[in-house]
Amino acid sequence: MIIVHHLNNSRSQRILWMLEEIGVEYEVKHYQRDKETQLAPKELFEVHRLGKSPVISDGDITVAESGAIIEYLAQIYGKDLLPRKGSKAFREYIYWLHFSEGSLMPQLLLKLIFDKIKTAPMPFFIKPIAKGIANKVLNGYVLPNVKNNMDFVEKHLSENTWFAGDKMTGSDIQMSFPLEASMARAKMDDYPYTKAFVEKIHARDAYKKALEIGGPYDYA
Ligand SMILES: N[C@@H](CCC(=O)N[C@@H](CS)C(=O)NCC(=O)O)C(=O)O
Repeated sequence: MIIVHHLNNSRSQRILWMLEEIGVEYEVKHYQRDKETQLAPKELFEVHRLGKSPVISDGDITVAESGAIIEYLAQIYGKDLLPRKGSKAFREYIYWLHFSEGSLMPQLLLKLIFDKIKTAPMPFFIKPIAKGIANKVLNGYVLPNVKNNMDFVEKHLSENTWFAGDKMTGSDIQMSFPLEASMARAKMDDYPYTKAFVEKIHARDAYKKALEIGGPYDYA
């Protein structure tokens, strides 16, 4: 039996969604973030050395890292979410599966961190210096990169219904989290195709069922 080690309000939500799409039986073990630090509880370190979520156990197999979990689940249980090996769709599937956590998420995380620096409590005489440095990094590096990545995604979605090929795959599930996070923090008026993509996945029955199972999630 698959066990999903699910941290509330996290990337782990997309694993529940995938399992609902596949229709395979699974159990959820819930973990709660520390209310102050937002970090995962120490019990998660007993499941995997990094103490992050998602992690799944399948018998004596443990798989961490959402892209690796999606790949594992697609290969073993959900071949419908996996394009044919060697096809163009398969190459696209691999690309977007990695792009999500490898390119887009680091930029979004940098933006979150530098935005937080600007509003963090600190002595009044440090504040203008910290704000100046944060704005320099944001304007000189982070924001142009976020825009470049998001423009790229928008163009792809303006020409394609799904990220890889003509039907939904694991890469759509993997891309959902950074796109939902972006949508929750900005109006996304400049990204109508990306917005429509997120609305389309939110309307799926499997997505809605996963939300009921996972509990409150800020990005839906
Ligand atoms: N790249 C990893 C990221 C895992 C990750 O950072 N998960 C967050 C939840 S969204 C987490 O566990 N945060 C709690 C913590 O850092 O203590 C993946 O996609 O699985």
